[in-house]
Amino acid sequence: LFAMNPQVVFVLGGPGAGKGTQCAKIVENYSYTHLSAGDLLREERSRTESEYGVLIDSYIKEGKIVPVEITISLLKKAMERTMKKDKDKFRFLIDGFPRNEDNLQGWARVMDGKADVKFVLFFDCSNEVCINRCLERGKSSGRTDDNKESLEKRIQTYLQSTRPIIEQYEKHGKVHTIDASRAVNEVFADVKTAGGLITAQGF
Ligand code: UP5
Ligand code: MG
Repeated sequence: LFAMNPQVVFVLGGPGAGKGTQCAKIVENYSYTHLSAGDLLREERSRTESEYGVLIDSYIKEGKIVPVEITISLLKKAMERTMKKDKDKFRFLIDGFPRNEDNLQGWARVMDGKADVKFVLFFDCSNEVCINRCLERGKSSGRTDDNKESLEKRIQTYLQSTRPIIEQYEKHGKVHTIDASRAVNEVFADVKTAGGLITAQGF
């Protein structure tokens, strides 16, 4: 369908680790398109015709991971839309995905051979810092999961389901870990010097 497979960097880290913030900075500086799986799910939830609205809403509030068929179809459509508009836009930061084994298997089933996963950027941050950032943001974000109850569940899900996925990629030498507990610009300085690797991957 397209001349070139989409080139993908998965961006992972706990809730509030700064995935979205750092992706925005990468996009300002390099030719990448940012796709946040969480943002796509929230968008889908708010579409009145969506048959998944109620399901997505309850999964997000409970900090549970939405069935992969829904998430993949949103990601795939977003990639296709971007590449159709501009054939030079084939590099993607996929933020907040894959979060569990179901996500990983779903990706393999649907995207193997259709997209190339280059590496994983892992924003590493203590649970305490993550929770505080989200609670702070919760004062104005309007996100239904930026409250204490949801955050406890989000952290549990992250530790139980997402960390093992990051570890799997680590075993294959595919993870670039960044200390995300520091100030935004300090973190971004590291993202940039993730350098050799990033340049080699065409950032
Ligand atoms: N902030 C950022 N960096 C900072 C820094 N260095 N110093 C100080 N403050 C910093 O940042 C969070 C807040 O911290 C902001 O206020 C920011 O200004 C500040 P942000 O960049 O938004 O962090 P991010 O890691 O993107 O946090 P987010 O809350 O988006 O992470 P989650 O992974 O929890 O949320 P996501 O949107 O990815 O997923 C939400 C839910 O959707 C999931 O819980 C799940 O239910 C569902 N979901 C799926 O089911 N499947 C998916 O594939 C994806 C999501
Ligand atoms: Mg985010």
